[in-house]
Amino acid sequence: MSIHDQIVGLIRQQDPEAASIIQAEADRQASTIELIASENHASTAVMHAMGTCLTNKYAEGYPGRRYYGGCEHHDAIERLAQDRAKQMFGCAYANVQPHSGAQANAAVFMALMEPGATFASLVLADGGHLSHGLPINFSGHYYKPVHYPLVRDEKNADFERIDYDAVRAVCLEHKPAMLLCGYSAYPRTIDFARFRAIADEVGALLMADVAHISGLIVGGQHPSPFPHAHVVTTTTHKSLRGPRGGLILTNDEEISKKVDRALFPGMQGGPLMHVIASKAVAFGEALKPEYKSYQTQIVANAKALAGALVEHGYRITSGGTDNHLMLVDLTSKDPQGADGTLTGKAAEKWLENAGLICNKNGIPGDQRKPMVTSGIRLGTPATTTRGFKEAEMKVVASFIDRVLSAGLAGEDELSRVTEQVRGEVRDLCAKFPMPGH
Ligand code: DSN
Repeated sequence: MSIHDQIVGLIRQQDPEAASIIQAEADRQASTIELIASENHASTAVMHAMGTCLTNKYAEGYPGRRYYGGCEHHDAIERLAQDRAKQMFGCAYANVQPHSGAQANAAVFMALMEPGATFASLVLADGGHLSHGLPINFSGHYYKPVHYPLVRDEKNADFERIDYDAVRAVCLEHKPAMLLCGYSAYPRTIDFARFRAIADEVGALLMADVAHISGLIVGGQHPSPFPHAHVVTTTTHKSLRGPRGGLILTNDEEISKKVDRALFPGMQGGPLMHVIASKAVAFGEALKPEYKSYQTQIVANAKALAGALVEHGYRITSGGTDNHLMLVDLTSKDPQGADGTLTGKAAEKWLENAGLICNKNGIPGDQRKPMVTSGIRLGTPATTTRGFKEAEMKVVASFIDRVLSAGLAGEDELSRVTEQVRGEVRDLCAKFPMPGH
């Protein structure tokens, strides 16, 4: 019996109702293929470091300067997480306390910009994140976002890639206090040096939100934002494969002091010390030699999946991927194009019913609403953790195509193919057990 099953068994003795829900979710994860680009399967050690006595303690403040007694071991674990974070990214300062990526971003904004200040970020519908200037998010409500687009000219070799000339033009026009790069749905390499040159030209700070690609950076599969970015934020649970949480990094002592103050006591209270313990464990894993092979395989798998989908007749935005994710333009497969039934919303549901978990996602210039969309976003961090390689990614592409083609053919065909593919997905998952099973 796995450790997870033993723990659920213990919970069951006290609370059968909660235990059943947890077990059902464990079964769902074990028997489906996780293609959401921002999700992963944490190791047994990472997962269970969170289920420890460190959750019992208040440790407001930072190591060596807490507002509570009894923090000796909490200081030690937080310092361990900080040291490993700095080592992973080769930088001087790390704050491991953010509860999430959005809170890491909020703390950086609060630390480095006055309310009402202007910042520049990618057009959100082109792959940005809600904390990069959505009007109803803190970032759009308390600050003034201006946006730069992707290249929109189909004849341009950089079609659907960052338009660095537009980044510069937007910055020259608006003189933002901060220039923000790093995205939620961008499949290509980010040129941090080019962003820094633009930031320097207009006197802006450069912030890189590398939440999606932080694992790739640590594993040497994407260039580092250091030494270019003044400040870097990331989540810890995506390609990095740690527990759910956030992290802020910098080489600048003044910035680090401001960030520490903004995060606590500015925005957060007691840090989640059990999660910080788990971050330390995850960062320890990321510093091991095998982590580089894992990250290399993520990128190889993404390229294999994108290539196989192209062979099945799908257009991948920007023509492919350099990292762990891709956006599939579903209008390319639907004979009715953007007027047809193959929307992101429909595809997400059809694929879920067959055991293939992904999310609907707008494609650049999408005319459909965000809850419908013309695309799906697929990523390979989780399947790679499970041990899938290029051969399995080709099988996954054929599963996807069979389901979506059946959806286009009508309800009877969809239901027949869904049942068939669901069975094949279960069989494939059984060959690649979850970590710790
Ligand atoms: N929600 C995350 C994602 O799926 O990309 C971003 O924080």
